[in-house]
Amino acid sequence: MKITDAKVFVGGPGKNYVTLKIQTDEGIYGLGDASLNCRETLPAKYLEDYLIPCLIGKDPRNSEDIWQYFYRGAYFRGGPIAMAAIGAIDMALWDIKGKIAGLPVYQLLGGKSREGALVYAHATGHDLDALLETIGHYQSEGYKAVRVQCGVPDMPKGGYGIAAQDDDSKHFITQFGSLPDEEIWDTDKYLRYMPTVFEKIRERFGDDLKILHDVHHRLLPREAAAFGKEIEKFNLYWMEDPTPAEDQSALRLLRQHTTVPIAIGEVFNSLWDCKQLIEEELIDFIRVSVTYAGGITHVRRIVELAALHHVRTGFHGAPSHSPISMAAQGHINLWAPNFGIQEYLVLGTKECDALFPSDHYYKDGMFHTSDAPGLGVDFDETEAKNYSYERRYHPVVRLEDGTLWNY
Ligand code: CS2
Ligand code: MG
Repeated sequence: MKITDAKVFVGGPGKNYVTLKIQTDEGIYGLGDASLNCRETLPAKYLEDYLIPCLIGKDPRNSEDIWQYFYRGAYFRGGPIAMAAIGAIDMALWDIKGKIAGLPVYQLLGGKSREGALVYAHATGHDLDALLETIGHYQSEGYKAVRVQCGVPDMPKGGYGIAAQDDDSKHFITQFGSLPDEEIWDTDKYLRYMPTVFEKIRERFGDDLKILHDVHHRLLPREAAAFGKEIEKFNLYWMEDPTPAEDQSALRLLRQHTTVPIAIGEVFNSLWDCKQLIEEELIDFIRVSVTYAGGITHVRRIVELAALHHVRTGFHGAPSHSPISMAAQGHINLWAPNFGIQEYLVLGTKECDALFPSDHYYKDGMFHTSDAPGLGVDFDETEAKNYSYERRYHPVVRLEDGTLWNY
């Protein structure tokens, strides 16, 4: 069996999905996702200029050797661009493998450890009332877990993941401008206000709701430790990215001061990025995604290391990546003995479903992965003609005096 062709498509409804399609001489094809938010053309170019020429003629069944060829075979290794490109190839090869075997990918990993994956929705409000209403909406749709982001009074444009004033859609979809928006952040205001938000949520929704919160790298280690300690009583499911995790040793300070569960890893690209946090047991959930962390082959290694250290999975997910990535994670989620939770935002717009048809579905707080052979998602190339790349940027964040801060 040989790979005969591979093509990359960039574009999609409201988002620049980067979709790889690998074709074989036996008519079977595989799909992968290389969507690197706000840098989408780069993994596409990396694939087209460097990886695809080496893929042609290779046996697609040798996914391990192909992974090693592109990772170990490169002198300059790692980083989000290369790992997203390798990740897309790897997903597509698992898709092909499943189609050859006539089995869904989770069967190739070791079968089902559970029937579906617990997911969390994004509840967001420009103020507390709007947030409480959104949480109520998700609860009525059966969600058992919500990640809550709330506007902070007197900090109108500074919180991560806050719905716009006029947004009553209930779904938080990150709006990225064609040039970077600027946000103003004030740590003191945030630290004073957020505990009152968790208190109100518990009062209104009781003890069973799983509450998650994303700090989005905004705090210093000492501030995060103090914050974690203060909110322990609200029994969060996790506190995400409390500090920028380049300084991984800083997480020791948090651990010494608080038992609030910590989730980190959405910007990590390899096992090497995760190693210290996992081995020192400084986190409770690992947030990598199959897209930026080298596909199923590599993420499986991360998951297995994590399992040795009581770290559960909490993969970064839709809406940042495409339904192909969501599917690949869905298969790992069904198998992984140390599965925790999956990030999930309803991608199910008509346009998105038309571009990526599948029978995955959401029901009662769980994501159910298709039993179709391979990843169980298709890509409609005729639909794809409706879309093209549109430049988008993450916002940048400044403190009130102008100092640049972490988005
Ligand atoms: C966020 C991300 O969902 C999350 O946890 O931290 O969506 C992040 O802001 C984006 O992926 C950035 O592109
Ligand atoms: Mg996050």
